[in-house]
Amino acid sequence: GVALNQEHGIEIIEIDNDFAKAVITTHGASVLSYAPHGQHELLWVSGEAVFDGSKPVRGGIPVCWPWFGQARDSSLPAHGFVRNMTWQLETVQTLDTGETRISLVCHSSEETLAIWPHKFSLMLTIEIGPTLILTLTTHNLSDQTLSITEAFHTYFNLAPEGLEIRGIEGSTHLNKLVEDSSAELQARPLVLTPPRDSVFLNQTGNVFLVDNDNKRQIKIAKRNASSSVVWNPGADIVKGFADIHNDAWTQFVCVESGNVLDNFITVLPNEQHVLSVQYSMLELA
Ligand code: TA6
Repeated sequence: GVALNQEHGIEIIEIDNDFAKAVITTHGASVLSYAPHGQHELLWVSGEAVFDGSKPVRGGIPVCWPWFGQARDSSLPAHGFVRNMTWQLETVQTLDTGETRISLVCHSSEETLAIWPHKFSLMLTIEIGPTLILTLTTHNLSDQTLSITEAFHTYFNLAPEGLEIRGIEGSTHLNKLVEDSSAELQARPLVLTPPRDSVFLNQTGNVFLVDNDNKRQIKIAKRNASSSVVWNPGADIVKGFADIHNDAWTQFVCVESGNVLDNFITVLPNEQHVLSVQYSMLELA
């Protein structure tokens, strides 16, 4: 079944189908919860998160678009503006196979044109089944070539310390905690020690998070994506975040999939670009 709840003009969509339960908010089109039946929750949402639309929700899967990270103009919001906009719920479908497919859209408007002077239409399709699939389609409705960076800024519900992240080895690594760090080859899988803010460029293969506490491995498979980002603020940097409790950095890690920095994407007028990510959970023996 699908249940809808509305407050502050924001809809909260609750899904409970043959495979899984999930919760989605139309504010930022963020998935807030996903758990296949009998399995541990995939996503983390901060206990201090704000859901009334006054700021992006801290947790779940925020959509960073049309830029990732700080804007060139510091008066503009970090990670773009669509994570802080209320999207329109377009369709809710139950597929023959029992999965639920939800589509949300965000179009350019006077408000967006004032921040970013390009016409666009953005669609996020979310498939809730034995796996979670997100597909973000950028449609360039302007008469110029668009240059964008983008990411699913996914907050995973697991302990970060000592977490093994496989699959990023072989890519180029930039440490954002060090000013003007130069790119280095990531030679091995990463064993996480917070704080961490690392960008892995030209990283297209599957990434695996080995979550021993919950006896599971999370697989991240992506299409049309060349970057991964690993972030956890650790005990000091976390104090600068009003919407994360000082102790809560021990509860999550962000592993983000998309196209960031040098891996920017260009979209010709009237053309589309489709970014897609699939999250699966595999049981560990
Ligand atoms: O993706 C990592 C990052 O860009 C970090 O630098 C960190 O600040 C984090 O995202 C959170 O950003 P936010 O704008 O949501 O506070």
